[in-house]
Amino acid sequence: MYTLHYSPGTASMVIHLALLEIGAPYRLELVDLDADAQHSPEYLKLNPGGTVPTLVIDGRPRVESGALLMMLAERHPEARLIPPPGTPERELWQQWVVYLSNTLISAYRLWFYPSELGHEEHPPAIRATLQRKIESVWDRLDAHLSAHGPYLLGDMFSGADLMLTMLMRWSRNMPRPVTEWPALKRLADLVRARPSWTKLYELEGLTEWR
Ligand SMILES: N[C@@H](CCC(=O)N[C@@H](CS)C(=O)NCC(=O)O)C(=O)O
Repeated sequence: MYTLHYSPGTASMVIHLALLEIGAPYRLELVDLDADAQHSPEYLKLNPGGTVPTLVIDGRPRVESGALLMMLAERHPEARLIPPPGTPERELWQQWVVYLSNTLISAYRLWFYPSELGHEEHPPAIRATLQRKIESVWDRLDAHLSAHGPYLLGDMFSGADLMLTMLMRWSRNMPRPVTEWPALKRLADLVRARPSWTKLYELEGLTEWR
């Protein structure tokens, strides 16, 4: 049994999508970020970083969206969210999930939380640098997908595409939303057409970037 501590539209989204794709039973626990519930003593016991997601797997709290995606995908191979062990495709899957985590998740963190760099609001030069950093990832991924798409692993949809689409969604109010990159937009359109995406919008009460 899984319990997902989540907040709508945040980094917990990829894990919620993975659970829906898998069809495993799970319970949702809302972490009210506006009420700072992520810093409550009870929640910090589960996740000392004070962030979402936390996934409790058979009583064990686990954190980090990329790692949680790997855990779920490996525990449910029949859902085909990850290629079989020992294949070249598996190597590529691991490469992309770690790449997304290292580049986009960390750059977005700074983009959305200026206080982490000591500012209430980013000075224009820092804002521009972070924007460039995020856009350089879109450039690289778009080039990869134009040559080898439509998914990160070519013709095979996988959990890595769920993670990428969640991250693309976060750019919707940025100066250049990711939908300006054609191969990325094509991937997002494919993922947004999946029943798991529709279901997640319903369950999390999301409306934007449907
Ligand atoms: N590296 C973490 C980042 C998680 C993260 O930054 N989550 C944000 C929401 S997208 C959060 O919990 N923010 C609340 C806070 O930091 O106070 C992961 O990938 O799980």
